[in-house]
Amino acid sequence: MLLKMEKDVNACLQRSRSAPLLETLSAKKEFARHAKKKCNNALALAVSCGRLAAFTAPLFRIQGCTRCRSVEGRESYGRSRYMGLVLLVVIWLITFVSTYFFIVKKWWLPTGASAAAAGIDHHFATTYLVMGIVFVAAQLSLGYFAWKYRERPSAPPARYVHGNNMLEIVWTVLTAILFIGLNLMSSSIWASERFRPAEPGATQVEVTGMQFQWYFRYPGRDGRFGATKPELIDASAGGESALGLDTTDPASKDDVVTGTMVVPVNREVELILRAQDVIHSFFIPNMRFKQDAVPGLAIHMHFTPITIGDYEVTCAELCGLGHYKMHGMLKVVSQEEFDKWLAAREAEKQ
Ligand SMILES: [Cu+2]
Repeated sequence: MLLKMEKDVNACLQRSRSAPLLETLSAKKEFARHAKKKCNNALALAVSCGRLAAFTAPLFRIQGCTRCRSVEGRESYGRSRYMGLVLLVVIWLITFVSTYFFIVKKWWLPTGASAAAAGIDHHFATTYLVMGIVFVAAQLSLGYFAWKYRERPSAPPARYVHGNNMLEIVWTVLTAILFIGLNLMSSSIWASERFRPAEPGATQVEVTGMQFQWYFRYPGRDGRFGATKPELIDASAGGESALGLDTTDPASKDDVVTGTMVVPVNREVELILRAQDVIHSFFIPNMRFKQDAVPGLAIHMHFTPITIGDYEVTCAELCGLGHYKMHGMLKVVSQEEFDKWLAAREAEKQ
């Protein structure tokens, strides 16, 4: 680039010197002025490039020298020695700080309020402990090896290896045992909420997710849910209309639809999960309950609340632009309070 600049400058000066060949004086003056301006611009650009090259040269020289020294292995290796130490400190620091937050449970699950919560928490803690040990061991080794195999004069030349088949087999088998073992340990908790039918007399609640609202329907005194029809759905109207409840069906007469879920304490709750538009995920952190609601499916699950209180219901599936505001409330109350509440809702319908 600098050579090109030099050529431009020389060409400009050459043209400037040939100006006297022009016939008229004014044209000669104009040409000279124009040529001088072009030459000045070219010179200014060349000077700028020169300064830039002078400024960055030391950087390139440092890189080049470090590389040369590395290849030849003769001079000081101070820079790479410190780099190994810095890597060790940074990796270990990240490991210890992140582990600390898990040990002190800085961001942990809210208090469990369902019968299954204790078992789920125990399994959760076991998984974190096992994975935490693997994580810390792996990160400490990573930091140590980054420092141990740093570049230095006494280090043997780098050697490429294709791997160790025995080592690969051992850690693949260990990882498989770990994951399959953890899955087997938790399968009974998983199955108890999904594959075992709900107890007779469980409180039935149909949960319907739609963008961006949860609706809860109770079958009423007859214990039967009324029919719903897609053509009757009017989401903007809310309530029964949002579910498309067919009011001509006798079974729908005592159905109660609410935006807040109310259930009695110490009694199993059977949920029938539905979705109207896209996949949502019905999540009650305090109940340790989470299950996708899928359009076209009626998913039956159950849990038993054991502590009276108000608990947040959220959607754990990114279901659209309003996903962030898709939440509701679960109220766990005494059996008497629940009966009173349900009777009042049914009376409102009459
Ligand atoms: Cu959702």
